[in-house]
Amino acid sequence: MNELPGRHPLRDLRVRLKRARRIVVFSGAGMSAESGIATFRDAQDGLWAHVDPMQWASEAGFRSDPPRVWAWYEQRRAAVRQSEPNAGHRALAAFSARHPGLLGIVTQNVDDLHQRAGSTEVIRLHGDLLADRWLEACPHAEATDAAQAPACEVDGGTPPRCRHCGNLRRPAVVWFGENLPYDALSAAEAAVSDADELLVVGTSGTVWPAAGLVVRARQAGAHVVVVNPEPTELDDEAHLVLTGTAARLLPRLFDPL
Ligand code: BV8
Repeated sequence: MNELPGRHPLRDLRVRLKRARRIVVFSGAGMSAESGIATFRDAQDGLWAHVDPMQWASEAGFRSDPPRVWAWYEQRRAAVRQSEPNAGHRALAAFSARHPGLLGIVTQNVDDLHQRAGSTEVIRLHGDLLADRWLEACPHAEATDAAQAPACEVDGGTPPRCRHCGNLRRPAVVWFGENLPYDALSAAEAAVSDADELLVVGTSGTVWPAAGLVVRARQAGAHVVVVNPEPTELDDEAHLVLTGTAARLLPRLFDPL
């Protein structure tokens, strides 16, 4: 971190944001905390307080106990469906609507709250909690005629499985040990490399290669700001650290005066 916050860090940052040609917000689970979605590592009530992330958010974990891991994801999906975007999500979406093309979002989050708030330029690094896909690539996906074995068809079950071959459905998220989608990561790298301002909101900076995007942005010349109520592993990459929450600070930075 290179800057000692001046007397009016928010006002000074608002001036920078007004002058910026391209702003990127890099968000993590803390972005959704004030919507009631548990974060991964906050010790008190974090999702991981009760489970081993490597155990459950991984292919090996899922294969070891598909019903248990599927139920955990269903519980998380229900929480997201019952939640609403918070003032932080809404401030970013409203700013983008007022200034088309100026602000992009790169998110580690697998919820849909940025999108439900109205943000349209959202790069999802870790997939989509509310979607699922086949665990095995369907061997008959291209089945064209009845003579061939039929393509996989979802039947019931926990998790749902293929009625023909027993293939399982799995959440369409990126598990630990899985590569990030090439297109998403490439787009995210390009976005942060082109940013004048990078706001790092609600992430502990512990998950890679996503966290590496902040290093890349700094090296490419972005002014890096961390927004978080707690210290993070990315604070040393920041020019400025604003201590506070997404729903409180983002409206003060992005809402019109
Ligand atoms: C991979 C989907 C190649 C699943 C998730 C170096 C390079 C490359 C890989 C690694 C590496 N070092 C280690 C690895 C391996 C691993 C990794 O990073 N492990 C960590 C734990 C050390 N990375 C991977 O496996 C990645 N793949 O590298 O592929 C490869 C291939 C084979 C073998 C090896 C490597 C894949 C990572 C993706 C994992 N999937 N999610 C699911 O959700 O079930 S990650 C998960 O963590 C979420 O997506 C989440 O967003 C993400 C990051 O966590 P945070 O968002 O930061 O959340 P956290 O709880 O940690 O922090 C919350 C923060 O919010 C806190 O700072 C808190 O203070 C703050 N906060 C709280 N309230 C508020 C707030 N902030 C603002 N306002 C508030 N109100």
